[in-house]
Amino acid sequence: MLLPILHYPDKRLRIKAAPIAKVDDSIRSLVKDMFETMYEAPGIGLAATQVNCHIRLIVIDTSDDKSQPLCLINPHIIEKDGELEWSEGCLSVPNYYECVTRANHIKVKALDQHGKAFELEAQELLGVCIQHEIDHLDGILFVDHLSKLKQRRLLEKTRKAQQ
Ligand code: GNR
Ligand code: NI
Repeated sequence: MLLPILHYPDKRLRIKAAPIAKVDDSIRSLVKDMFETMYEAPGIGLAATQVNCHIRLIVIDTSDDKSQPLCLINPHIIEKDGELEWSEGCLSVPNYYECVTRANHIKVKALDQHGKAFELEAQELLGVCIQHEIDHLDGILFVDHLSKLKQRRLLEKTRKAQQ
């Protein structure tokens, strides 16, 4: 089932997501719908926050052919180092791309869709995407990392587009 995606500046994108206590069939059903929604968009990642579910769940696939689906539940960054700049976009901020500075290399701990703990090391696009998605779970958008001037211009552009 395709899920509607919230768009900036919707206040619900600012809600901090709660940890998932138990990975059950209702969570797995949401994971399935989130993958479908992400692939259809198309995007390389989707946080539950973006589909108005305020629980700590993200799905990612940075491959070209849908071959690397990743589901991270209650993700935590346990190591990070280095810096890199990447031009980011967001399904919740359509038609807007800007460079953001992130950690270059991260190590993440999470549960998979079966509730099993795993660790993952990531860099470049995958690392950027994981940091972008975990931000969503904390109510943070990539545009929050930009200058106040760029944020003001974006708000203005968004208001005009909505009229
Ligand atoms: O599809 C997406 N592309 C993207 C490109 C660069 C950095 C981050 C991303 S994530 C984005 C999908 C999305 O909005 N996830 O929250
Ligand atoms: Ni996003």
